[in-house]
Amino acid sequence: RSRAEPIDASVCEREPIHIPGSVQPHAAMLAVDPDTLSICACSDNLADMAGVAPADVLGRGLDAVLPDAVVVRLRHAVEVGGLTVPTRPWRETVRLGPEERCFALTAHLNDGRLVVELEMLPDRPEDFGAATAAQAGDAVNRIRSAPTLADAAAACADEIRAMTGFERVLVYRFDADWNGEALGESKVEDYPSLLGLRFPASDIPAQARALYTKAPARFVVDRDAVPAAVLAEPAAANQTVDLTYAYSRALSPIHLEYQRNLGVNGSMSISVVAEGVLWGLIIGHHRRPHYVTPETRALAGLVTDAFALRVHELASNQAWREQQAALTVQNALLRRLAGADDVVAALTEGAPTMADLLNATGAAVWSEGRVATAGATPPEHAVGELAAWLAANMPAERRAFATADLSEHWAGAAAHADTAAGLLAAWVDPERRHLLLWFRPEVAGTVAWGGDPNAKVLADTATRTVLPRRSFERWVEERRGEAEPWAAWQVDAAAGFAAAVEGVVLRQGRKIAELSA
Ligand code: BLA
Repeated sequence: RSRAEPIDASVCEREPIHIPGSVQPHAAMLAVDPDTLSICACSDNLADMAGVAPADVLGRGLDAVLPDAVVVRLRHAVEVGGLTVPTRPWRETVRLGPEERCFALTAHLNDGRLVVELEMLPDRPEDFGAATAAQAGDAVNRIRSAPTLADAAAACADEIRAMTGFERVLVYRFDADWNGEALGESKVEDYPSLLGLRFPASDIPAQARALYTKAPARFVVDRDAVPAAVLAEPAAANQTVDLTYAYSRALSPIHLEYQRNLGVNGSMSISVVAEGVLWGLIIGHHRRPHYVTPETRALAGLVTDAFALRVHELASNQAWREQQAALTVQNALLRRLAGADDVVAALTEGAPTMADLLNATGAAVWSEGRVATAGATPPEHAVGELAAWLAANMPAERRAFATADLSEHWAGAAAHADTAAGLLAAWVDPERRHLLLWFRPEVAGTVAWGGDPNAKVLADTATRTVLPRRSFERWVEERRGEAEPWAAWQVDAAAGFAAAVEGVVLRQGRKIAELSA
């Protein structure tokens, strides 16, 4: 009897999706020794696709499948080192088999093998709504001129849907914990909306995210198509062909089951990578199988790259503006400090105060037991207790400490969520006699998930297979306790400001020393 039983979600992260031992059946795959060009593995659909049986080509040269002229060009490309970047494969169109059918050939080197993919091209690409370069150009222009992230995401979803013909396209952004949020959406009317919903990190496990950071896109033509098995010589080597960069790689069967539960057949995910980091995915959904031509896939990738650049540009523009504003405040504070007898008062009285430096709602200075505050902060005695806790618990070499959820760290935080759910603290001096603190209140509110994020991952006890969740029902979570997070530059700016204050304090200490001498 089979039952569903909760399992450790890390099982999902152990599935070796880069060596699935199969490809999607709309393409044939050959794995070749790059030195000898002899075929060490091929997919079992080679006979249907190219008219040659796997048994007749395994162990033989690449010319057992491909025309001599193509083999010569490929050999040359390998020899001159032209294929060393796996995301920039060799491409050409070849005619194969008795019917001289047209194939898109793609070849890249990875893990010591030349991976050759052969995709049968449609006779009439226009039947598949092939996108044009002009269309992609217009899309790039629209995305580049989008004034906000929300506008850019909406434009990207619209344009990619128009180009690829998917029924629903989502712009999916990862958060710091790798949960995701559908930021933008474009869809046909009768397909349910997923806009604004969040999805837990376990929906896209770590090894998949790592692979998606390297390989630009996945297109599943038909979720239910039986994959073509990779055959190898020796047979056991079939599971060693690394298909990380193969666009025809068969996707995880567990994920395909998830897609079935979500009502998706043909699908797409294009990686949005900014500065080498996987920012998110452009996800495509179709209720029936859906084929996208190689040309259109390439153009959709280009438009996605434009989106990634715009995302990065908008984020750095905003960070730049905020940093400029912080610099202005810092200069005003340091000028005031230089002329002040009382450093503590100079930081917390008048305008601007220390709180304005980092977009905080409150700030405090703790100086050898004395506390001064500006804006909304916990009471002075609580600031004193917090300072003592930081002195005892921060590693000696750390100058700054930042959290958006102080209650996770400090037992005294619970009573002060209305002023100090977020804390950024920086020691002025290595002796830890002076401390600067910035506070932010909790942001209470609700977050809508596409299904209960706390639900356990289940496995079938009889077959020992993972059962992806079935429910994508809207599930509303009350969020309490967390503040607006501190940006990385704000943590650096706090440490930098503390160092500048240290200079002033030290100079004054010297002045005092000189007077008393
Ligand atoms: C992969 N999971 C994925 C992918 C997406 C999602 C987009 C990328 C593959 C693709 O192109 O389709 C998740 N899809 C979503 C989400 C939405 C969506 C959140 O449309 C929302 C709109 N998945 C599970 C569990 C496991 C799991 C429990 O839910 C673990 C056993 C695994 N997901 C899983 C794996 C992959 C994946 C292994 C990699 C698939 C591959 O590339 O081979």
